[in-house]
Order: sequence, then structure tokens, then C-alpha cells
Amino acid sequence: MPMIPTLTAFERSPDRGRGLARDMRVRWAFEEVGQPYDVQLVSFSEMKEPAHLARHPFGQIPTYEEGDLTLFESGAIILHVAERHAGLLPEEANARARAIAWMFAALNTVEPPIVERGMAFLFERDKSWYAERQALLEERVRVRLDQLSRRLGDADWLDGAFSAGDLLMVTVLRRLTGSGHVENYPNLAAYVARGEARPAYQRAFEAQLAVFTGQAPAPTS
Ligand code: GTB
Repeated sequence: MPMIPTLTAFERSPDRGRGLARDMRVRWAFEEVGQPYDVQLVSFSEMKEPAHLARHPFGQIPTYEEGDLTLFESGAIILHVAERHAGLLPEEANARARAIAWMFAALNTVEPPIVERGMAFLFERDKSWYAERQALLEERVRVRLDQLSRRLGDADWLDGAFSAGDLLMVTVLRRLTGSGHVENYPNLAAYVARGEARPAYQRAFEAQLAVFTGQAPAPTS
């Protein structure tokens, strides 16, 4: 009997079901490969208690538990899922290595300036120096989007077929929702929309939204 992995997610996501927290990307990966999963919802206080700190040293979500394996870090979880199921990484060795490079690029090169911008907006907006800092942060995001847009060009995905690299990149770009940044690059806006249009994305989105609305997601065939 195969074990069903359990993912942890916010009991009350501050994004009110917009799918911006990092459980969304793991849900999407599970849906892409057809892996059923359970979700354990955790409150902000539970995340800092010993039971959750044993799963996640930094007291965050998401985590992954399957049998005697516990993982944290959304990228590591998705790599684990992608290595064990077809659908998120190419078979051919070099193409697979390049797709993994895009996973790291999403998390290490594109996400940091986006998160930094978001954190400054949330926590530093009332500081006297915010306007000056904001200009720097906006510029850093623009530089990365410019580079990414040029590399994507008119391709559908970053390197051939859709991969875990695209999955992560789309979720990272979604964190700019409402900022107008992505809309400045029609090819990136279309890229995000292509990701969001995937049936697996939509099932994952509905499932995380149901946590917020309290309604079970519609059954899928
Ligand atoms: N590097 C880790 C990973 O990729 O898994 C980062 C994990 C992380 O930042 N988790 C956040 C968390 O648990 C949730 S996703 N924070 C609680 C804490 O640190 O105490 C970040 C997030 C939260 C909320 C929104 N939102 O509301 O829009 C978006 C993103």
C-alpha cells in the first residue's frame, strides 16, 4: 500500500486564498504528477512549537512527510517529488540538469529580490528612508525580469517542455501579483497565465482556496 505524503500549510493564510504561500507550489507539483496528498494545517503558534520545529528547523511551512522521511524547503520537496514521478523533469540527463538549474534560478536568483521588495513593503513602509530603498528594490526586480524576459523570448517554457523549473518560476513571479511588474513584460505575463491555465495548477489552487473559504474543492474527474 503506497503511503500518501502529508504537506503542512497555513491554517489561516494571510493571502486569503490567493495561492501565494509556498504550499501552493508543492500542491501544484503533486497535481502535475498525479500524487495524492494529505494536508495538515498549522497555526502560526503551532509552527513555533516543538512538534513542528522537529519537522522544520525554522518553524515554517511547507513540510513533507512520507513514512520515515521528513523534508522542508519547497524546492527540495519538489525536487524529491519530481525525481520519483514522471512529469516534472525530462528523462534526458542534460535536459534534466538544465531543468534543475532553472529550479535553482527561480529560488536563488529571481525569488530573493521579489521577496525583499515584498518584505520591505510590509514591514518598512513607515520608515523615513522607505521611498529611497523602495526605488532600489523595484530596480532589482526590474533587472531580473528584464533578463528573464529576454531569455524566455517567445518560447512557451524556459527550456523545452514544461518542467519543475517552470513550476517554480511561475509561482515566484506570481508573488508580484498586483505590483504591475510582470505586466510590463507581455511574454512573462503570458508565461504566468500559461502556468495558471494548467489543469494541475487549477486543482492545486482550488484546494488551497478551499482552506480559506471552508468549502471542499469541486471533485475532479
Ligand atoms: N525557503 C523556504 C521554502 O521555500 O520552503 C521558505 C518557507 C517560508 O517562507 N514559509 C513561510 C512561512 O512559513 C510561508 S510562505 N512563514 C511563517 C514564518 O516564517 O513564521 C511565505 C508567504 C507567506 C504569506 C504570503 N502571503 O500571504 O501572501 C506569501 C508568502
